[in-house]
Amino acid sequence: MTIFYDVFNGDADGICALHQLRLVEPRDSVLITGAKRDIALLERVDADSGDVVTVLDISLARNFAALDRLLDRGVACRYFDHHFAGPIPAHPRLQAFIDTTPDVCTSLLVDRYLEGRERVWAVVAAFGDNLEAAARDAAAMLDLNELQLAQLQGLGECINYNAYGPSAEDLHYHPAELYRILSTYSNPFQFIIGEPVYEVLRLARADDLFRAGELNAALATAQCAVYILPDAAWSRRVNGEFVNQLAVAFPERAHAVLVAGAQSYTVSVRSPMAAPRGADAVCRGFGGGGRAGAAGIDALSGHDYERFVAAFKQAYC
Ligand SMILES: [Mn+2]
Repeated sequence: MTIFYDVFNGDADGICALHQLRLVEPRDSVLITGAKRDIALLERVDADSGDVVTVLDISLARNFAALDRLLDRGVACRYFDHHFAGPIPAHPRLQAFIDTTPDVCTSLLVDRYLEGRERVWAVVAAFGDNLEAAARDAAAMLDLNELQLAQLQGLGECINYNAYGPSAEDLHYHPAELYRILSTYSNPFQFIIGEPVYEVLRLARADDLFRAGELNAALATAQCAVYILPDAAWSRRVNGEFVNQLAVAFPERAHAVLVAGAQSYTVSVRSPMAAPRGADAVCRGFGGGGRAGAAGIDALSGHDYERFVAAFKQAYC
């Protein structure tokens, strides 16, 4: 019997991409996901010949070896993603939908694949991935008013907020659980109005953002700014959302938000929204990765802090 595996990033883009797909193609599937930074997910799939794996919103570069193994074993794989991919295996059992241009997200690639049939969830995801213009473009056909668009934006941001933390255990809801709850709603406005889980996420997010808003920048010029958040659970949850808010508030400026840990910093970099380029290159120099507009480093040692700030300033200031 064929077993279906759905492997997806635990953020809004990953969850909404799967939701769109499963609204159109319902399947009983094994769910494999984690916190936003848990992207080496494919190695957790124990599939056999004849099984089908769908992969959503995790970099192929970081999952290449596991993908190669699955394909060799006779597993059919469908891969949707917008992160840096590296070489894509040419294999008859692989269908790859990969597009790394800065104004697409995985849910918009799935929307393309589904010819817009569950577009409203792609709009939620694009807002969650901080692609406001792309979200509004995608929503143009849907005849939504400004209040509804603002509600979808809040929903995307809240689902996304839930995925930020060092591991799935630190999140308010495990992304697989959040997906299961969300998957019972075909209409996002019913989730927004009636789902208690949404109220919990909304209040927690507002509290964390308030704390971040009280901090001063470690460095701030017209072109770039660096913030350092303390070693605390709320910092680890809020940093991604905080950096996105800064990016929107100061579209001409590049941002780096660091979260202090026991041994090292985790780093989120956003290039200026007005000129989204270079974030992935800056982060790759320190063992990280991502996209031109948004990238990160899992562990930046304290010794490398000055070197990182110099590289960041050189790229943007
Ligand atoms: Mn994404």
